[in-house]
Amino acid sequence: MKISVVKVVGLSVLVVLSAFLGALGYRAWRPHQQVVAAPVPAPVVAPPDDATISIQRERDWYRYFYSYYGSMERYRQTGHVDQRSRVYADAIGEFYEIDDVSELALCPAPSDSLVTSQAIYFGARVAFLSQRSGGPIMYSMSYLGSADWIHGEEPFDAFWPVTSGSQELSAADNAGLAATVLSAHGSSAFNRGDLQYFAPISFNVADANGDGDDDFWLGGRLVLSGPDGYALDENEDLASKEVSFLDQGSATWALVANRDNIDVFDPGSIGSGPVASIPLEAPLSTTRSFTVMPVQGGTMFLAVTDGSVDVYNLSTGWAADRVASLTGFQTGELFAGAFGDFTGDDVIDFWLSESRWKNDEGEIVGRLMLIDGAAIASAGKVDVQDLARTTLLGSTRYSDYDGISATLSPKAGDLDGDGTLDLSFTGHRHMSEAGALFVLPGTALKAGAMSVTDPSIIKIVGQPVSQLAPYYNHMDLGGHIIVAADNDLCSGLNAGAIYDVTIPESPRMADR
Ligand SMILES: [Ca+2]
Ligand SMILES: [Ca+2]
Ligand SMILES: [Ca+2]
Repeated sequence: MKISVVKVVGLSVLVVLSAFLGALGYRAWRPHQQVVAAPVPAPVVAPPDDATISIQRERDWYRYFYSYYGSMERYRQTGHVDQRSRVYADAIGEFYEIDDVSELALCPAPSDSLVTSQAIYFGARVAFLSQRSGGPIMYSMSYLGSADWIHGEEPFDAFWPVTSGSQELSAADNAGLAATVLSAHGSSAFNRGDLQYFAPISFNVADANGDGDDDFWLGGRLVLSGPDGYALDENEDLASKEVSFLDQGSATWALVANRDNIDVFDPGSIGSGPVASIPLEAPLSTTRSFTVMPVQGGTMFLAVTDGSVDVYNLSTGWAADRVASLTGFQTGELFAGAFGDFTGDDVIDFWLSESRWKNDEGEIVGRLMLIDGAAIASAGKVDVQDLARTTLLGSTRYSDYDGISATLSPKAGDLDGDGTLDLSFTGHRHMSEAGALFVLPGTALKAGAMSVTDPSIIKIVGQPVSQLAPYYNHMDLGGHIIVAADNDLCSGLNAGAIYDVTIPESPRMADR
């Protein structure tokens, strides 16, 4: 009885207290009743404006680069190793430092800025143009890819005679071609695929107007040699398209990648429309940077679909037969390069680069595969792993987030002059963002699996955080290699530079 009174009194107190708190704005307490919160409308948040997005991107950019600059400088001054300098510190004993084996060939106009329109990432893309007389000319330009917000309003491009020795560019050297294409067609003219990799030039050069000097494509616009230097062709019909030269020696054609077919143009009369249209057995990929790549002296081309690399053999009248379909690729970058006869049968072979390839542990290490030019003509449907003569794998020893083969030389050279072709390839963000250049001597080439850690591979590391070898190409010039470092500091933060590297005769004796 007594207990019941206490219960009643207690309940009454709680009810009174609840009413009191309710009067003060607190939610009423109700015995034995589950409190169900009223749905709270989602707060209305305005989407960030462009300025806010830009500030956030710049902040992320600063944070990323400065963390690496800081770590690498601390490592160099004190030997202290942290998470960001670890890869560099662990592996540096296997590498020649670029300062010891190269000249700084070209610095862009000095930049006094941080990450703004003046920070130009010079050398982000380069094309090497053979000339009728003298050595090749290099066309080089600043970045206009997935982060073109950094300086998209102010691209810088220049021509440079490769054999002229060291020099510094000035603002007056700006060729202005990239700026013209950008203002006419926007940055999308330069970007390819889902990742918006920036792919205007690559290995894609040929003499289209027959004057003996190579010409090239820039955002789908033809850039032609002439008595007064290079100039943009006025025809804009192919602007923003993926266009590849098909150089057959006796004639040069332009292949325009559409999804289900390839249109063939005469580059001398683009305005007349296509001379042929090649239907494809399977549609081209919409996610890759390159989808059409001529091989075998223009008698074949590779067509990259979402699941395969199809190989078509061309015959008269633009009939094209699919002779092979290579499967087993992952997503991400995929391109062919380092053309040359590696197998000794006088048929041109090539290497396929998959720089974002992940190993069984899910680590991005990248891989390079040597494709036998004779075997591909009758390969049929085959996993590329079964067709490849050699598969060269990258290693987390030299980078824990970047794969090998960001770049290949368009043609493989004989760098040591021993009569066998040597393979040069790079790791753009290897070695804690320094970037790396690798040379596999032809004599050390083995069938089957190889690793970039192989002691026979000559290894060269870029300046700290200089990001040697931005995507797609460097150039073998027989004994030396021209390669860009688009984050080099020679003209200010993120300014970029070009190096002329003399390849050492043998690997650095590893100090493991
Ligand atoms: Ca020409
Ligand atoms: Ca061969
Ligand atoms: Ca050689």
